[in-house]
Amino acid sequence: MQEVFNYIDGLFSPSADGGHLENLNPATGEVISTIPRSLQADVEHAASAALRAQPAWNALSLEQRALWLDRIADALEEKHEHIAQSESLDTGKPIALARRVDAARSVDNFRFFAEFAREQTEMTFKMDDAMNYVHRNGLGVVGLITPWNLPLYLLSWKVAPALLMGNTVVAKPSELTPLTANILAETLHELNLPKGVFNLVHGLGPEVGQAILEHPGIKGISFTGGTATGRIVAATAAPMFKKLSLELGGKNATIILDDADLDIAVKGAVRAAFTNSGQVCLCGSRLLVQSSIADAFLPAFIAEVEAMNIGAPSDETSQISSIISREHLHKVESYIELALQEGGDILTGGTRAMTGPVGPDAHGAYLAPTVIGGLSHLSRCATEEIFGPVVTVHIFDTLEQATEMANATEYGLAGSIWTKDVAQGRALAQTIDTGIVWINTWLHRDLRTPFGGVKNSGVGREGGQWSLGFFSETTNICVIDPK
Ligand code: TXE
Repeated sequence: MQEVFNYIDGLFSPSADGGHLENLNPATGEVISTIPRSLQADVEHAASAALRAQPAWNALSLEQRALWLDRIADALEEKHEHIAQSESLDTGKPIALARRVDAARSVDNFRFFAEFAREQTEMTFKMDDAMNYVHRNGLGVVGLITPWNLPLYLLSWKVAPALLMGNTVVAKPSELTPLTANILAETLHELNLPKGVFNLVHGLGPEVGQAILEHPGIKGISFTGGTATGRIVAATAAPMFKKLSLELGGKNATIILDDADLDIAVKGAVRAAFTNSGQVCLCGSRLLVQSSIADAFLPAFIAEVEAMNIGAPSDETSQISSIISREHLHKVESYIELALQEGGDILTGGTRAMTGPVGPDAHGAYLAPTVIGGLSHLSRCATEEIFGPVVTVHIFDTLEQATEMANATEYGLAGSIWTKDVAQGRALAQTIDTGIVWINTWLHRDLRTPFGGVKNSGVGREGGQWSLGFFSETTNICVIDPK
């Protein structure tokens, strides 16, 4: 069994008081590692190291830090298979998905921000008698808190721009998925990144996470996770005037218009609903179908869902494996029960999968992909974030109804529209209160574009310029040259 340590000031170490937690493989229930149960003293140690390291790191040129990002990307790329295997073990997700999405994007995040840095030009504003130069500095020490659904993908999405802009980091991955953050720490250690530039503290959110939020030396917090936790993050950090980026939950609509290409729309809607067993904040967990196409679309959609391979994470052909934990399984199942109480019909799924009485999978958190019809679009199941392999189906007649249904949740992260009439799709997209809308595609990402939500889905944007802006402070230098 692996023993995972904190990484503070260039050293791997247990928590100050020796406390630890067990980390389970959700597909089998077996303990795969221990992690430190860090407390305030460990955060203090990490933040002090980061504070000491920051001036020298910030003094490097942007190009020098971009070179570091290149080296990190190359080193992670060599560990592609190790990252994919670890992510699959920790999360219970299919190995093919962990390779294609998690391992690949973790490398891409570093490579993208290194390249993007090289495209930057100094921002200047010329006046008749003076010249303004906008200079960017790192914020100082930043706290990065990340969830379990896309562990290294989301951590590297924050670490890369944070380091690039001259910040030093105190990071806390989810206690459910510590393994790939540890691989990142090992990689940075092997590369001899100056000590204290990147620090990793493991442990529970209300303990070590809260200590990061409260630490006065940590000037910015970038958080991805649930909306309820986001509220705690904001309530703690905002009165201290910390810079805050909150990427929270979603309850995204997949809108199928009657002129959609049926085959493309069916495949796209299945992918949007069930990628990573629905455990992506962008997942299309509400399927809104125009009435005139519903009789053709729904049977094809359900057939496609039922054709998905449910299997162990290590099985190369699995498309759906375990969800993150038994606790989360119970939460998702409670929503399926609620759907029945709310008058819904289970059109497919609704049951556990792979759960024979014996064998390695008997204790896994497997749930069949589930489609629920017959619910009001205002029901709890159709408006609250379930974050599992569950999609609710709703029928609309007019585009105005589609807009009303799509906007009838407290979330506003993303959505997709499927139509052959792109102009109509773009017009509809502008009526949807979300940060992102895809037309005839889903999770199609250009890393330069703004990423983030409105309403209860978050505050701020990440990606491209938005990440560089968040992870820096600007000083406007206005110059009159007397010569
Ligand atoms: O997330 P948490 P959880 C949603 C999803 C899920 C629900 C709860 O609906 O069912 O959130 O999941 C740390 N101070 N999403 O409980 O708690 C925590 O340790 C500081 C959506 O796993 O928000 C972890 O590192 N940090 C989502 C991180 O916050 C705290 C992804 C996220 O965990 C803290 C995951 C505290 N007081 C879940 N409490 C998305 N939108 O991507 C917890 N943490």
